[in-house]
Amino acid sequence: MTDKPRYYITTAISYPNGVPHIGHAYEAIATDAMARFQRLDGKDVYFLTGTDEHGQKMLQTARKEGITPRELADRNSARFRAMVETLGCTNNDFIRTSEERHYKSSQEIWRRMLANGDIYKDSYSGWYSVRDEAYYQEGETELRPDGVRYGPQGTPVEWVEEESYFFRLSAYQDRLLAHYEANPDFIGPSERRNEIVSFVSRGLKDLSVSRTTFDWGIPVPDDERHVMYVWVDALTNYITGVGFPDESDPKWAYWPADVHVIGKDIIRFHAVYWPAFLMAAGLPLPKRVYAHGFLFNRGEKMSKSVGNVIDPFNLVEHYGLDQTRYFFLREVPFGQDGNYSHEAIVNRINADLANDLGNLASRSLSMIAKNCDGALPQPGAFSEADQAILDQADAMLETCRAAFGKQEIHQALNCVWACVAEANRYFAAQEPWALKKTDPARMNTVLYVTAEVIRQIAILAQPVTPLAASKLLDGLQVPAGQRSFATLGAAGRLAPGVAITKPEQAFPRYVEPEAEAGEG
Ligand code: ME8
Repeated sequence: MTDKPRYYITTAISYPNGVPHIGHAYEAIATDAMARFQRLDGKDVYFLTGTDEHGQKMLQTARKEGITPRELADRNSARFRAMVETLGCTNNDFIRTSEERHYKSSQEIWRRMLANGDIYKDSYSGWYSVRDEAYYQEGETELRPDGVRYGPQGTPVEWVEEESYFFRLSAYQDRLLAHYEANPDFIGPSERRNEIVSFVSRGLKDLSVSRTTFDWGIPVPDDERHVMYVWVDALTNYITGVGFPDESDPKWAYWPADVHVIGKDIIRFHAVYWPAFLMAAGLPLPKRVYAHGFLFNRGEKMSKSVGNVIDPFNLVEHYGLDQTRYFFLREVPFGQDGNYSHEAIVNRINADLANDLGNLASRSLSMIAKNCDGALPQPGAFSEADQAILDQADAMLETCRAAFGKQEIHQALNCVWACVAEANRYFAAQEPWALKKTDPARMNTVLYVTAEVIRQIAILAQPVTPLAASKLLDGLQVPAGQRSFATLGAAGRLAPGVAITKPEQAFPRYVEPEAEAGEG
């Protein structure tokens, strides 16, 4: 712990009933970029991700495969852990809901909700979607011509009738609406906020929070015939991860979370059930829940049966880590649905990364290495053009900080790459290669300014393209301790005289494998 402001950020925890897909990778990459951004901006960040291992969906998949749910969870949770490593995620912990610490935590939140009078026993009959692990009102379901009844997310529902504990969700309608009203940033983006406000305004029914027809879950305290409804335990991971119920654990100081990053399909659980559970347990609410959009493969929903599920490991292997991270965060406005295709990825890699930033850096830094005795030259007085591009670079932090503050990652990238484009125009217009003969002092100034602008671009690119950014900063001889956002702007200007090496190629062009084979 330090005296820096704390920042606690989480992803949803994934169901390990299958292997990770690109939707999981997208959420992990985006959340990691946010965690890195806040860390570089001077916060004491705690970043949690993990797997959600209980429930009927896990049990059914395990049965189909002829293994126990624990074996299934062990096998696939390891894949999720490997995925976040492969994606370069800087999570502080990886929680599994089958861990002992999480049993304690879930049972404690249950006890507190019970003690508050918000849990009672009755019997449930109604519709349940195993795929969504969600209860639906009859009016939210639809019987289709295929004879199957479907829930609002398009997954089949089944009739469930069993003894069950209930959570008094109906009692929280007014308090939730008051909370949304008093905390306009609690739910983002605004479409999701409107959706939730209108859902809650229509009235809330009490929620069934235990199951008796199977036992793959966390036992209800003092009534072991019941296991908790998987979402009660799943949501509780966010407090288990920071030490709950041991409120003397130093990590507990991170609670409440600054933001839960999730997909739009699970907003109801996070923006309605979770705050109600926390209110019932007398615990502070997270500051924000942000729902990103869904990724589609050329407009189609990914599914195992269509055979268009993209393996995140292959993606990184094929296109590169920074390239994959950059593509998804630049191409898809965060919060909206997005599409990806091979062509779109290659275009971003070659245009934005290899051409715009990669070429600018390699051309300008190799000119310094070649023409200035390998040292950053001393600039002369700045012209208007010099000052304009420096001002644009110096102003990036404020825009990026505001954008990341609202999870608008794409806006931050737009700002940084607008500066990349402007730096290219500047470099082309100033023609330092021509100045070499006519006005070497002026060439020195242009090269200095370009290097300084690249420094700031690289520092701000670190959250999204960490490997390439560090190659650029290595080329500029920026020491490891001088790469945080505190050095942006005039405070961290490059010092003339430092040795400059041509950076290792930060962003190679993507060459189609056939073309490459053909060339040889
Ligand atoms: O929902 N595009 O787990 P999950 C973008 N265990 N995001 C996607 C996506 C897609 N195509 N498909 C899924 C669960 N996601 C629960 C969460 S949290 C206490 C419990 C997102 O494995 C999805 O919206 O089905 C969710 O945020 C995350 O991936 C995990 O989905």
